[in-house]
Amino acid sequence: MEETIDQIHAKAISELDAAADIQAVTALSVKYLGRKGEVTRFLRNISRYRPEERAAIGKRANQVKQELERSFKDVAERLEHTGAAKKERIDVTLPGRPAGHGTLHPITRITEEICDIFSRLGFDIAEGPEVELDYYNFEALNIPKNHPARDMQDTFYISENIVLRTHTSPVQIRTMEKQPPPVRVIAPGKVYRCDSDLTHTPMFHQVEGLLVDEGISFGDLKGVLTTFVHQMFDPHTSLRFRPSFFPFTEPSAEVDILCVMCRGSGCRVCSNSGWLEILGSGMVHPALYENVGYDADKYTGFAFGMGVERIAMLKYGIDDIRKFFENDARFLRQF
Ligand code: 2NL
Repeated sequence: MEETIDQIHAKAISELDAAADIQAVTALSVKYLGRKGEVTRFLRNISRYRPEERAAIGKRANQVKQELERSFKDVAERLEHTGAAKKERIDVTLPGRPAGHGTLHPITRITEEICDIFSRLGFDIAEGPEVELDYYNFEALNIPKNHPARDMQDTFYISENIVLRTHTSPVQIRTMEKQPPPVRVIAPGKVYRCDSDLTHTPMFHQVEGLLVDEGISFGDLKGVLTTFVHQMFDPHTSLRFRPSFFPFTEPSAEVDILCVMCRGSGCRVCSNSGWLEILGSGMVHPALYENVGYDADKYTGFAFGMGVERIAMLKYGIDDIRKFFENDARFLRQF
């Protein structure tokens, strides 16, 4: 027995009642009213009824078609409304969106770590101008006029006697000018050199230190710098003092630590030497005392300088200095 139009109608209405979203209503509309839909097919096949029945059944079928069209439209509109309302409602019980917070730049952290170690040893922190007189950057430090460091190729000149400081030593010269010994000072900050490759950037960070008092010896230099290395790196790190030359210290020594990568056997990082240079140091040259008005017969002292990027690269095993300045958050967040 074939379904009557009223049975199709009842089925359609009950399925429409169960429709949960607009997609379901659209599917029902296709199922009943589409080109191959049940109501459409019923109307197309009206000829199977006896001629005297056709008019009434046809009329009823068209009524059902219109009623279903109206019902589908009503339900679709209602669902659209409640859906939109749902979207707009604010759920006050949801947790707030986390506000991303930054971290200190690794260079800032290493600078602070270095300064903290020397602070605990009794050093004060001093700062000074990045745009500096040639006098404080070179002259007062006993760096001769013809010294290669003074070359246009190494130094950014602002004018004939003004430069971007190439080290933070001028801060220490200014400190000595201002106060008599004893002086114990650390000078962190940005410095500038005309240089750019895998291990050099035109701007980098330095920490220099200076200690001047009566009776200060090379033994004091060794003790302070050994303590520093053991606090900055592993407390068992092997280190050596290797003779060197700087115009502002005599004698001078570079401090190497046993290569953190190969532990001395030789690798790419230490150029097969087994050692890594981490800082330069020496006993303050007497000529500097004359320049700042200290009695060179009464006072002795030591000084040292290190590149912060270099320390950070060795500590974290970073091979390209430029990574510090690209500001890729994925790199910076690791420290
Ligand atoms: C290096 C070498 C050094 C100093 C810096 C200094 C400062 C004054 C007097 C004497 Cl006021 N010396 N600074 C001494 C020796 C070495 O730095 O390789 N730095 C990255």
